Amino acid sequence: MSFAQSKWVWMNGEIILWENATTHVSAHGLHYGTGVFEGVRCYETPNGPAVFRLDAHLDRLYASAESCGMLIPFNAGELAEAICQVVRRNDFRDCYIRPLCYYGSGVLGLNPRACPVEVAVLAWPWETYLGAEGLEQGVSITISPWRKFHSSMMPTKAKACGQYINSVLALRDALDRGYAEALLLDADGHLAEGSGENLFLVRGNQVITNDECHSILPDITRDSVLRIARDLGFGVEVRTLSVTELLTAEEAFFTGTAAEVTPISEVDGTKIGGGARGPVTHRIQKAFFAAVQSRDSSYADWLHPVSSQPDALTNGSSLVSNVAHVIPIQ
Ligand code: PPE
Repeated sequence: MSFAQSKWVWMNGEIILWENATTHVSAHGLHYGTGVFEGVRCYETPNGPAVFRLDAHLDRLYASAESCGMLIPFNAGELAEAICQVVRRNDFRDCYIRPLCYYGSGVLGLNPRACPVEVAVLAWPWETYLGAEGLEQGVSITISPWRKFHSSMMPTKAKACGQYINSVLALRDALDRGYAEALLLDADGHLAEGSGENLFLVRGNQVITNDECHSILPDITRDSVLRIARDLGFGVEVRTLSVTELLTAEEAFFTGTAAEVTPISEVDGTKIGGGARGPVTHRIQKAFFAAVQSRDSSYADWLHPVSSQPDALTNGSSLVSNVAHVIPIQ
């Protein structure tokens, strides 16, 4: 990935040049990780670029902010338009979008209340997260010595900046040991999630994943894949998963906005199934890409064209009212 093509950033209500989108070193968020963010993808479709599940991402952003006691000084309609504007101004088709809200410069000390909440939206082309080869062949992963933090320690449902130190530690350790990604166990030793993805296993006709009881981020790709798997006629189970079940699964794959649907070929040297992308993963992957690229009209409600007229969004009320039902994490 590279920022070379990103010329414009939306910051605190204005579109500004990338190089001007800066913050002071005294910003609270920089010292203590006090911020929340989203990762969103925009895909090229026959009707122009469209943002995938924009309303669900905004809903999670506001929920993350609320669980950290942060008030975002823009409404969902304004942020939706900011996101579309960043894609349009940069002339992107397929891209990754990163809305970020953090406590800026005001005071230091742990209480952030006297600091302004700064809001920025950046975007850049981010083709594949775990490599193009990973999408086709699968990735080799390791079970991390770092456990995923428990909900009694951090708000696991929030996508909060400082919490990502946990993921960074796990990923760095995995990369240092020659693996493409880390899988974290929860505090009880059950499977939790990847450093930036959720996990699915396949057994026969069943597609199985875990839920928030296992410290996962309530994620949007996982929710989308659950619907796709049901629509394809697979049985779906949401329950506790053990390491043994992973090692003996017929197939396993990661889901995430950045990772999309990435097969897992090996875990700590043990091949999963045939050690390559399995047929169920492949079918789900194809259906997922057909949905996000608007080649399957049954998922049209997941796509938000970036060319939408701002007027349709500015008061935000329609968007806010329909976000509540969009993330039924099960
Ligand atoms: N768990 C974690 C810890 C996580 O960070 C992500 C997304 C997911 C699950 C999947 O969530 P969703 O995107 O809603 O399906 N990780 C984001 C950040 C990746 C990064 O490296 O930065 C992402 O995929 O955008």
